[in-house]
Amino acid sequence: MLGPRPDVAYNKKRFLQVFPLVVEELLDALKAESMSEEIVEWYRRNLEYNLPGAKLNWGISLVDTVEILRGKLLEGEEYRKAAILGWSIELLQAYFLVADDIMDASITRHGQPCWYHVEGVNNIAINDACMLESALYRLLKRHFRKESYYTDLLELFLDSTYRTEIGQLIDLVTGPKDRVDLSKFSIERHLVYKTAYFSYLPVALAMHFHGITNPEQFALAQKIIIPLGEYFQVQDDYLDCYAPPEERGKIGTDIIENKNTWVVNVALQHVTPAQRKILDENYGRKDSECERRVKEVFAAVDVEGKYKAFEQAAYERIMGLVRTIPAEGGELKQEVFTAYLSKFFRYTM
Ligand code: GPP
Ligand code: MG
Ligand code: MG
Ligand code: MG
Repeated sequence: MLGPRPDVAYNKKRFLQVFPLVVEELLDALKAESMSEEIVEWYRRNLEYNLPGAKLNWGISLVDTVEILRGKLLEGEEYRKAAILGWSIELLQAYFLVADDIMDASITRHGQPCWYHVEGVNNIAINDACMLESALYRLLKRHFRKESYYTDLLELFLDSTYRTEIGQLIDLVTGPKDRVDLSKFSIERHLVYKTAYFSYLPVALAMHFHGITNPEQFALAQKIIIPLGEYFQVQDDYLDCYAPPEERGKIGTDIIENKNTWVVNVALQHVTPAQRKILDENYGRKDSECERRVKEVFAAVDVEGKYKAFEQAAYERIMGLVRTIPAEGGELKQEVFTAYLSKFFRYTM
């Protein structure tokens, strides 16, 4: 049994200490191609603006999972290598978010203006997002090419990117900015694609890093993580509407942007015809008064109470799945999932 896990602040601190190495390595590669100072500095600013201010829970979870599987803390070169794989997930996430903020017309992210809103950036943010994605494959090539599981890592990144992009497509097509039609909304598949496959990434990558090869173990991990990832996205939808933006670091735009969220779907299931009319007339309008009216209907049907009930049920369902893992002797450990869940459960912001 593993001793007490290092505290959250320490885990984040040591993970952040690897970031400058990642940046210098990526910049050195550009310098090696004789890029001008201006180009190198642009890339640096892109990396430094969009990565270290994130919560970093995805990347840190990867390192934690390896340590739980190993039954000991990682040190030196081995820690650095696991952290680089963790930063690769954070690069993928940063790519998604820089692009997503443009598509969602968002205003702030991680407590600062979205990258495309920064003076002089604008549409270059689209290319910057793509460069965040390609950066992760540079890191993988450099640090993992000789590993027997290199192709597995590549496939995991590529598959979860593909699925997340399908989720994004469903998101954008069911909630177009210019045509509000609440009857098109539904939630299940959307949640799985949008976030659940991405959530599998930290654990699956860590399992490869640790040397697990048995496909049954990966199938078991995925079975537990899909509902966990769904929960993460429901929570994200809920907080978009209910968390104070100054604490959350981003201003919610889901109501104004006509998003097919868990929140509006739950409301739609419980509204009276009169309340439905209010939603039809006010959802997806770029007007804070309309947003306020929508929120009034959400309050009248007690979305908050329904969220608390959902959260409790999700917790029990996930813990039930976690308990199917043998307490002793198996390759996977229950603690992998309880530690993962504890990092994301009951955010208030
Ligand atoms: C989550 O939705 C965002 C993603 C899964 C990004 C997908 C982006 C691609 C380019 C495929 P969201 O819009 O609710 O996230 P947030 O609330 O953080 O803006
Ligand atoms: Mg968004
Ligand atoms: Mg989005
Ligand atoms: Mg959201």
